[in-house]
Amino acid sequence: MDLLQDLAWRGLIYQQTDEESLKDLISKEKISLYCGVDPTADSMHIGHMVPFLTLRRFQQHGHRPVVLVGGATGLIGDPSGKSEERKLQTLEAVQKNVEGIQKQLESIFSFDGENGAVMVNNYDWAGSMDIVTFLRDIGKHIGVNYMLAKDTIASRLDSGISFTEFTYTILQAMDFNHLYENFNCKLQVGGSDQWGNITSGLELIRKMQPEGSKAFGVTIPLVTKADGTKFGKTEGGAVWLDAKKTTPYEFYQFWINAADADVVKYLKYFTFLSHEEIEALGRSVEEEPHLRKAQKALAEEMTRLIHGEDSLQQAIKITEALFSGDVRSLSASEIEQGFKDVPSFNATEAEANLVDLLVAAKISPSKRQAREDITNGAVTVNGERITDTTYLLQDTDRIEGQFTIIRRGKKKYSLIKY
Ligand code: 383
Repeated sequence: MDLLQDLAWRGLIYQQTDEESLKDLISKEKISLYCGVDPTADSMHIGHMVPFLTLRRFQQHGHRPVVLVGGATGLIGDPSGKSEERKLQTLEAVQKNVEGIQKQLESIFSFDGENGAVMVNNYDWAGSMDIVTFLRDIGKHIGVNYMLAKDTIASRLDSGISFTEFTYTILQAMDFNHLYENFNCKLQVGGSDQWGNITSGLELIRKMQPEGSKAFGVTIPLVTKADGTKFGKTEGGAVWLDAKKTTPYEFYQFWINAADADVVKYLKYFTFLSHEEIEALGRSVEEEPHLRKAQKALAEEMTRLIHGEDSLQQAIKITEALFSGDVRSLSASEIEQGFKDVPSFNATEAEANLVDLLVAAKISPSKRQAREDITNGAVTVNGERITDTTYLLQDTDRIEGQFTIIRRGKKKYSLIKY
């Protein structure tokens, strides 16, 4: 199976500008291709991953990925998919975000070897272009009627769009033309929201490059969920690639909670597992769904890819400890990750008595109830059941001197901090 067949099997192709010619081109030569991201935050989230992973699939077949961070376009704001004008970001914020995103892209791609990836920033060519050059050399090639017909612009004509955002698509077109000229970059990949911007680039290349020049666009479908809710969102918001924003444990949990109806699709989109491996996992979803083998494989592949083997092992350890209740085996940093969303209470020496602590931390509603909970065997301290209502917390109950984990009933955890 060749690259394009693999992409089709994975469901990664939504639209193509010229399917036959692209097939022909990449069967004959190794090409450079690109995908861009705007620095709207200091981290990417999982919604950004599919196009960049697709670039990596091309790289595995000998093609060269060019990854673009939009230091210039990030200052303007892409109107694609937005029903309202964006707020401009400051230069400083964009610069900080560029650095964060570049670091993440560096960990996804290999930059060595014959077809090592190349990282570019469009601020390097667009940032210093003067307005007269822009209007004469670029703007003259793009018709306003052509721009008005684009979905992303047409859909904003009623609610309003600034000249700034209206012009965005030309900046992205300029990038494609620049990369075509300087890196012989012949293909742009993006999510389905980028179709208008990608085709603007093809238009500009057609106008500015010598006759017979040809470039291509491929878009990738939006990742959807079978239940119709939005992919990549949790109660805490987006699922970020930055471990400080979404811990590796939370990241692992996100994937392990994938629905049976979605998991095979995600394995195809996001992992580099083979067709045979994915098909076997698909059979497991059908025949033994309770084992959640596919979800485990997905969570492992993704966490290893983004956070590395050690963080993956930690995430698995935290998951198992929370499941079995054996939390004593966790380190303080693992507790911080695993109990990030659990109610916490800052305790002092005054709450050395377990009954007092249960009430002060609002784990039990009253002293009477607290005593009852303890005698009923409903309370554990660091995974150990305490049935003595006079129990006094010791130094040894503080894991690494910082945390005590109290559980009331089967699932209700509280984190006591010192
Ligand atoms: C800027 C300059 C270029 C080429 C691309 C760009 C960025 C592009 C954009 N992309 C999105 C982003 O930055 O806004 N105008 O958040 C997202 N992408 C990718 C993919 C996606 C798109 O980074 O569909 C999801 O991740 O294309 O929304 O020369």
